[in-house]
Formats: sequence, C-alpha cells, structure tokens
Amino acid sequence: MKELKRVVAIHDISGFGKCSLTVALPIISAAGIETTVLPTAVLSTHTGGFANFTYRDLTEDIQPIADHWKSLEIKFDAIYTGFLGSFEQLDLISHFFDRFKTKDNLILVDPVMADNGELYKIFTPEFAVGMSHLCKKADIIVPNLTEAALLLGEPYNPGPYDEKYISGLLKKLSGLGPRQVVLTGVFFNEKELGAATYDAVTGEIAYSFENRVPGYYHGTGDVFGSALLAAVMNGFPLSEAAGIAVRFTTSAIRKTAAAGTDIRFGVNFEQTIPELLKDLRIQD
Ligand code: PXL
Repeated sequence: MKELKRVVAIHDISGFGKCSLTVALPIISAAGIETTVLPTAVLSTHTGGFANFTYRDLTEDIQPIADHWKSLEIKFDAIYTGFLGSFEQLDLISHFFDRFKTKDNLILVDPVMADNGELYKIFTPEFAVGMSHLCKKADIIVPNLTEAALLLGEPYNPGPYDEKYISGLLKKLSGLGPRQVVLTGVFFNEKELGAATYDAVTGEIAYSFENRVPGYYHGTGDVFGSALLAAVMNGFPLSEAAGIAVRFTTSAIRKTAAAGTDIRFGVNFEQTIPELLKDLRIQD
C-alpha cells in the first residue's frame, strides 16, 4: 500500500453547479489522496450564469481554521488553491502558505478569476494584481489564457495561438515565481484544444490536445486542476499529468454534451472517474 498523502483544497463551495470543492474533493479523494477542505465562501450556485445566487463570504473563518490546524500540527503534502472569496483572502492565503509550506510539499495555485477574455463579475482588476503576487509563492500555477493575460498585465488574445506565443507566455508566467506552469485553453487550430506545460528548471515545454467539443462547459478548469494535482501527487511528471487531466476533462465534457445537459450544470466527471483511475494506474 502506498503512503497516504494529504492535500488541503482551498476553494469555495458552490452547492449546485459542480465546480470548486464539489469537484476537487471527490476527484482528489478518488485518486487515493486524503483531502482536507478550507472553504473560502458558500454559494447556492457558482456565479456563471445563474441569477440571484446566495453568497456567504468566509474570510473571517480562514485564520481561526488555520490556527486550529497549526495547534494540531497538521501537515499537508500539497496546498491547492482556487476560487478565493474576497480580496482580503489573497493576503490570508499568502500567510497560510508561509505557515504550512515545508521543504517537501507543493503549492498549486489555480488563479481562478476570469475566462473568455473577462474577469468574473465579482472580481476587480486589483484582485488580478493581488493574484499575481500570490502566484509568486506557488510551485505550480494553472491559469487559462485569460488569467494568464491578467497575471501578466497584457491584453487578452482570443487565439488561435502559435508555439512562439504560448512558449513566451509560459516563460513570462514562470518569471512571476512558480517553477512550473500549466496553461489551459491552448489551441493552434479549431479542431483541437488542450494544455501546455513548462518547467523552468528543465526548460521542457510540452503540449496535450484532444478533439475540441463545441460549447463552453462550466467548472472544467476545476475538473482539470483537480485531476492534474491527483496525477502529480501520484508521481506523474507534469507533462504526463497534464495529458491525463486533458483526457479526463474532455471525456467528461463529451458525456455531458451527448446527454444535452445545461452547460451551467457542470460536467459529468463522476462517470469519468474510472477512466481517470485507469490512467493513474490505480485501477486496471
Ligand atoms: O469554476 C470556477 C468558479 C469557482 N467558484 C465559483 C465560480 C466559478 C466560476 O464562475 O463562480 C463560485
């Protein structure tokens, strides 16, 4: 039996709509990794397309929760952050990193704040600048193309892209601080969509693509990030982990598209978990 690793996932709970913690917790746990959660906010649904969602900001709970864990001497093999509930949480999470970082553990920051060229409604340009500071403390960051532009203070490019543009972005993003960068939403033509990875120490750049499924499906960034972390924690090199996460996310999208589900309801990752476990060689 392999040693049981422990991740802390720091995202919101959107009760309905399958994103953030309702995606990270099942995927990472299914991959054989203990998952502690630190909720940043509680919403009735995610903010992407539903009117009148409820929003309870949990900023005030973060420090006491961290203090309690510290008093219990709890340690994490990885810290995985996503959607943060307020501007103040950027500083609180930065402090959390300082307290819980060890020489062996991994910080993965998904700078969740924007997609399709636009910031999510609840965030401001100042939040994007704050997020670029938080990324300095990460070992791996997982921005999409919109988030990458915001982190770098550059205009958004809707694509299609070429290798020169993508490798330039990867290197600049790593220049913010993280050794490894995974860029999602990369495409060189209209048929394929995937991710690019960069490791600043080895200099390796790699790409993983699958056939594009038309349409925009909600929560796919969180499905991708959770599967990526699950693969990294199971010992896969970053480029292979990205391939596993691209396959898993695309397969979940395909099932959702075939069922004709409302795109706001999230993707069918649940019935795709057996495929992920095969890819991770947890299940034959
Ligand atoms: O999937 C990213 C995400 C997470 N959490 C909340 C969101 C979104 C994207 O819109 O609204 C609350």
